[in-house]
Amino acid sequence: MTNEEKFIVDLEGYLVIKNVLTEDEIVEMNQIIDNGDRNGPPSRWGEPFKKLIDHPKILPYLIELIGPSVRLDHDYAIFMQNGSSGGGLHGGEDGGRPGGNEGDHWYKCRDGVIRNGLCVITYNLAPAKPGDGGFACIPGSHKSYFLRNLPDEVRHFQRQTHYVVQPEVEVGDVVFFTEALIHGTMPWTAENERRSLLYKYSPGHSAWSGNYYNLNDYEELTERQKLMLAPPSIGGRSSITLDDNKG
Ligand SMILES: O=C(O)CCC(=O)C(=O)O
Repeated sequence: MTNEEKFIVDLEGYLVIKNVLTEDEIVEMNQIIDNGDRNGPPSRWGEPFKKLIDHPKILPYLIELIGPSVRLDHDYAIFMQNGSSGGGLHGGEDGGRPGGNEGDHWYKCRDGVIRNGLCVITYNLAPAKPGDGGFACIPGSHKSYFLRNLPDEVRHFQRQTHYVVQPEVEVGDVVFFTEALIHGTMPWTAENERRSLLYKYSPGHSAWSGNYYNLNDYEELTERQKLMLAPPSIGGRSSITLDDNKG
Protein backbone atom coordinates (compact mmCIF):
# COMPACT_ATOMS: atom_id res chain seq x y z
CA MET A 1 0.00 0.00 0.00
CA THR A 2 1.50 3.35 -0.98
CA ASN A 3 1.69 6.42 1.24
CA GLU A 4 -0.74 8.18 -1.10
CA GLU A 5 -3.27 5.31 -0.79
CA LYS A 6 -3.00 5.53 3.00
CA PHE A 7 -3.62 9.26 2.75
CA ILE A 8 -6.73 8.65 0.61
CA VAL A 9 -8.18 5.98 2.93
CA ASP A 10 -7.69 8.24 5.93
CA LEU A 11 -9.17 11.21 4.08
CA GLU A 12 -12.08 9.55 2.29
CA GLY A 13 -12.75 6.14 3.88
CA TYR A 14 -12.60 4.25 0.60
CA LEU A 15 -10.14 3.52 -2.19
CA VAL A 16 -10.39 2.31 -5.78
CA ILE A 17 -7.53 -0.13 -6.47
CA LYS A 18 -7.02 -0.43 -10.22
CA ASN A 19 -6.42 -3.59 -12.27
CA VAL A 20 -6.37 -6.11 -9.44
CA LEU A 21 -7.82 -8.97 -11.49
CA THR A 22 -6.14 -10.19 -14.66
CA GLU A 23 -8.00 -10.65 -17.95
CA ASP A 24 -7.83 -14.44 -17.44
CA GLU A 25 -9.24 -14.25 -13.91
CA ILE A 26 -12.11 -12.03 -15.11
CA VAL A 27 -13.01 -14.28 -18.06
CA GLU A 28 -12.89 -17.41 -15.92
CA MET A 29 -15.06 -15.97 -13.16
CA ASN A 30 -17.58 -14.49 -15.59
CA GLN A 31 -17.88 -17.85 -17.36
CA ILE A 32 -18.53 -19.66 -14.09
CA ILE A 33 -21.19 -17.08 -13.21
CA ASP A 34 -22.78 -17.38 -16.69
CA ASN A 35 -23.03 -21.15 -16.30
CA GLY A 36 -23.62 -21.40 -12.55
CA ASP A 37 -26.50 -20.85 -10.18
CA ARG A 38 -25.11 -17.65 -8.53
CA ASN A 39 -26.38 -18.72 -5.10
CA GLY A 40 -24.60 -18.63 -1.78
CA PRO A 41 -21.25 -17.07 -0.95
CA PRO A 42 -19.00 -16.60 -4.01
CA SER A 43 -15.98 -17.90 -2.05
CA ARG A 44 -17.62 -21.34 -2.58
CA TRP A 45 -18.08 -21.01 -6.35
CA GLY A 46 -14.76 -22.64 -7.20
CA GLU A 47 -11.04 -22.09 -7.26
CA PRO A 48 -10.84 -18.57 -8.79
CA PHE A 49 -13.35 -17.26 -6.24
CA LYS A 50 -11.68 -19.07 -3.34
CA LYS A 51 -8.43 -17.32 -4.26
CA LEU A 52 -10.11 -13.98 -3.58
CA ILE A 53 -10.19 -14.79 0.15
CA ASP A 54 -6.50 -13.82 0.34
CA HIS A 55 -5.76 -12.40 -3.11
CA PRO A 56 -2.02 -11.55 -3.14
CA LYS A 57 -2.64 -8.00 -4.40
CA ILE A 58 -5.25 -7.33 -1.71
CA LEU A 59 -3.78 -9.05 1.34
CA PRO A 60 -1.25 -6.25 2.03
CA TYR A 61 -4.16 -3.76 2.23
CA LEU A 62 -6.08 -6.00 4.64
CA ILE A 63 -3.12 -6.42 6.96
CA GLU A 64 -2.31 -2.70 6.88
CA LEU A 65 -5.89 -1.48 7.34
CA ILE A 66 -7.42 -4.14 9.62
CA GLY A 67 -4.34 -5.72 11.23
CA PRO A 68 -2.62 -9.10 11.16
CA SER A 69 -5.53 -10.90 12.85
CA VAL A 70 -7.83 -10.11 9.90
CA ARG A 71 -10.57 -12.67 9.21
CA LEU A 72 -13.17 -13.06 6.48
CA ASP A 73 -16.54 -12.36 8.12
CA HIS A 74 -18.89 -13.07 5.21
CA ASP A 75 -19.06 -12.77 1.42
CA TYR A 76 -21.83 -12.32 -1.11
CA ALA A 77 -22.45 -11.17 -4.66
CA ILE A 78 -24.51 -8.28 -6.03
CA PHE A 79 -26.03 -8.65 -9.49
CA MET A 80 -28.07 -5.73 -10.82
CA GLN A 81 -29.90 -5.34 -14.13
CA ASN A 82 -30.92 -2.13 -15.85
CA GLY A 83 -33.70 -0.69 -13.64
CA SER A 84 -32.69 -2.55 -10.44
CA SER A 85 -33.57 -0.31 -7.52
CA GLY A 86 -30.58 -0.56 -5.14
CA GLY A 87 -30.69 0.40 -1.46
CA GLY A 88 -30.31 3.60 0.53
CA LEU A 89 -27.24 5.05 2.19
CA HIS A 90 -26.29 3.45 5.51
CA GLY A 91 -23.19 2.73 7.57
CA GLY A 92 -21.23 5.01 9.82
CA GLU A 93 -20.33 4.12 13.39
CA ASP A 94 -23.95 4.01 14.53
CA GLY A 95 -25.48 3.00 11.22
CA GLY A 96 -26.57 6.61 10.82
CA ARG A 97 -30.04 5.85 12.07
CA PRO A 98 -31.69 6.94 15.32
CA GLY A 99 -31.16 4.16 17.87
CA GLY A 100 -28.56 2.58 15.60
CA ASN A 101 -25.58 0.78 17.08
CA GLU A 102 -23.25 -0.80 14.55
CA GLY A 103 -20.56 -1.99 16.96
CA ASP A 104 -18.36 -3.44 14.24
CA HIS A 105 -18.35 -0.25 12.14
CA TRP A 106 -15.42 1.87 13.24
CA TYR A 107 -12.34 3.65 11.95
CA LYS A 108 -9.28 4.76 13.93
CA CYS A 109 -5.86 6.13 13.13
CA ARG A 110 -3.36 6.35 16.00
CA ASP A 111 0.30 7.28 15.57
CA GLY A 112 0.04 6.62 11.86
CA VAL A 113 -1.49 3.14 12.24
CA ILE A 114 -4.91 2.73 10.63
CA ARG A 115 -7.37 0.21 12.06
CA ASN A 116 -10.95 -0.59 11.05
CA GLY A 117 -13.83 -2.79 12.08
CA LEU A 118 -15.79 -4.45 9.28
CA CYS A 119 -14.34 -3.54 5.86
CA VAL A 120 -15.33 -4.47 2.33
CA ILE A 121 -13.29 -5.56 -0.66
CA THR A 122 -15.51 -5.40 -3.74
CA TYR A 123 -14.23 -7.19 -6.85
CA ASN A 124 -15.84 -5.70 -9.96
CA LEU A 125 -16.52 -8.15 -12.78
CA ALA A 126 -18.36 -5.48 -14.78
CA PRO A 127 -17.67 -1.75 -15.18
CA ALA A 128 -19.58 1.04 -13.45
CA LYS A 129 -19.23 4.26 -15.43
CA PRO A 130 -20.24 7.67 -14.09
CA GLY A 131 -24.03 7.70 -13.76
CA ASP A 132 -24.41 3.89 -13.99
CA GLY A 133 -25.28 3.58 -10.30
CA GLY A 134 -24.22 0.77 -7.97
CA PHE A 135 -21.83 1.51 -5.12
CA ALA A 136 -22.10 5.07 -3.80
CA CYS A 137 -20.69 6.74 -0.71
CA ILE A 138 -20.09 9.97 1.16
CA PRO A 139 -16.30 10.42 1.16
CA GLY A 140 -14.97 11.39 4.60
CA SER A 141 -18.14 10.37 6.46
CA HIS A 142 -16.22 7.64 8.33
CA LYS A 143 -15.07 10.51 10.57
CA SER A 144 -18.36 12.39 10.70
CA TYR A 145 -19.95 13.24 14.05
CA PHE A 146 -23.23 14.26 12.43
CA LEU A 147 -24.29 10.97 10.86
CA ARG A 148 -27.95 11.43 11.78
CA ASN A 149 -28.11 14.82 10.13
CA LEU A 150 -28.16 13.22 6.68
CA PRO A 151 -31.52 14.14 5.16
CA ASP A 152 -33.76 11.20 4.31
CA GLU A 153 -34.21 12.30 0.71
CA VAL A 154 -30.41 12.23 0.26
CA ARG A 155 -30.21 8.86 2.02
CA HIS A 156 -32.71 7.47 -0.50
CA PHE A 157 -31.14 9.17 -3.56
CA GLN A 158 -34.23 11.33 -4.08
CA ARG A 159 -32.15 14.50 -4.08
CA GLN A 160 -28.72 14.77 -5.67
CA THR A 161 -25.94 16.48 -3.74
CA HIS A 162 -22.26 17.13 -4.40
CA TYR A 163 -21.21 15.09 -1.36
CA VAL A 164 -22.63 11.74 -2.51
CA VAL A 165 -20.38 10.13 -5.12
CA GLN A 166 -20.58 7.03 -7.28
CA PRO A 167 -16.96 5.98 -7.88
CA GLU A 168 -16.20 4.90 -11.45
CA VAL A 169 -14.72 1.40 -11.77
CA GLU A 170 -13.52 -0.71 -14.65
CA VAL A 171 -13.64 -4.49 -14.88
CA GLY A 172 -10.99 -5.96 -12.58
CA ASP A 173 -10.85 -2.96 -10.24
CA VAL A 174 -11.41 -3.37 -6.52
CA VAL A 175 -13.16 -0.94 -4.20
CA PHE A 176 -12.03 -0.98 -0.58
CA PHE A 177 -14.29 0.73 1.93
CA THR A 178 -14.76 0.74 5.68
CA GLU A 179 -18.32 0.13 6.87
CA ALA A 180 -17.74 3.19 9.08
CA LEU A 181 -18.25 5.12 5.83
CA ILE A 182 -21.79 6.08 4.82
CA HIS A 183 -22.41 4.05 1.69
CA GLY A 184 -25.16 2.33 -0.25
CA THR A 185 -26.38 1.17 -3.62
CA MET A 186 -27.73 3.54 -6.26
CA PRO A 187 -30.31 2.29 -8.79
CA TRP A 188 -28.54 0.61 -11.72
CA THR A 189 -29.00 2.33 -15.08
CA ALA A 190 -26.35 0.70 -17.32
CA GLU A 191 -27.23 -1.74 -20.09
CA ASN A 192 -24.68 -4.26 -18.81
CA GLU A 193 -25.34 -6.27 -15.67
CA ARG A 194 -23.61 -5.11 -12.49
CA ARG A 195 -21.47 -7.95 -11.18
CA SER A 196 -19.79 -7.28 -7.86
CA LEU A 197 -18.33 -9.74 -5.36
CA LEU A 198 -18.18 -8.41 -1.81
CA TYR A 199 -15.70 -10.03 0.59
CA LYS A 200 -16.11 -8.52 4.05
CA TYR A 201 -13.35 -8.66 6.66
CA SER A 202 -13.20 -8.01 10.40
CA PRO A 203 -10.42 -7.88 12.96
CA GLY A 204 -9.83 -11.37 14.44
CA HIS A 205 -11.63 -10.59 17.69
CA SER A 206 -14.91 -9.43 16.17
CA ALA A 207 -17.75 -10.54 13.97
CA TRP A 208 -20.61 -8.87 12.18
CA SER A 209 -22.20 -12.03 10.83
CA GLY A 210 -23.79 -14.59 13.17
CA ASN A 211 -22.81 -17.40 10.76
CA TYR A 212 -19.24 -18.66 10.73
CA TYR A 213 -17.52 -20.46 7.87
CA ASN A 214 -17.48 -24.26 7.79
CA LEU A 215 -14.13 -25.39 6.41
CA ASN A 216 -15.77 -28.60 5.14
CA ASP A 217 -17.64 -26.51 2.56
CA TYR A 218 -14.31 -25.98 0.76
CA GLU A 219 -12.37 -28.65 -1.12
CA GLU A 220 -8.88 -27.49 -0.32
CA LEU A 221 -7.72 -24.52 1.66
CA THR A 222 -4.24 -23.18 2.33
CA GLU A 223 -3.14 -22.76 5.93
CA ARG A 224 -3.59 -19.02 5.56
CA GLN A 225 -7.12 -19.37 4.16
CA LYS A 226 -8.05 -21.66 7.06
CA LEU A 227 -6.85 -18.99 9.50
CA MET A 228 -8.78 -16.29 7.67
CA LEU A 229 -12.01 -18.33 7.73
CA ALA A 230 -11.70 -19.13 11.45
CA PRO A 231 -14.41 -17.87 13.83
CA PRO A 232 -13.63 -14.76 15.88
CA SER A 233 -11.42 -14.98 18.95
CA ILE A 234 -8.71 -13.04 20.72
CA GLY A 235 -6.65 -15.93 22.03
CA GLY A 236 -5.29 -18.76 19.96
CA ARG A 237 -4.91 -16.90 16.67
CA SER A 238 -1.83 -16.85 14.49
CA SER A 239 -1.03 -13.68 12.59
CA ILE A 240 -1.78 -13.52 8.89
CA THR A 241 1.39 -12.88 6.92
CA LEU A 242 2.25 -12.32 3.28
CA ASP A 243 4.35 -15.49 3.28
CA ASP A 244 2.47 -18.06 1.15
CA ASN A 245 3.62 -21.00 3.19
CA LYS A 246 2.49 -19.70 6.55
CA GLY A 247 -0.58 -18.21 8.10
O1 LIG B 1 -21.67 -2.20 -3.33
C1 LIG B 1 -22.76 -1.79 -2.95
O2 LIG B 1 -23.72 -1.66 -3.71
C2 LIG B 1 -22.96 -1.40 -1.49
C3 LIG B 1 -22.98 -2.57 -0.59
C4 LIG B 1 -23.43 -2.24 0.78
O3 LIG B 1 -24.32 -1.47 0.96
C5 LIG B 1 -22.79 -2.80 1.95
O4 LIG B 1 -21.74 -3.42 1.81
O5 LIG B 1 -23.28 -2.63 3.07
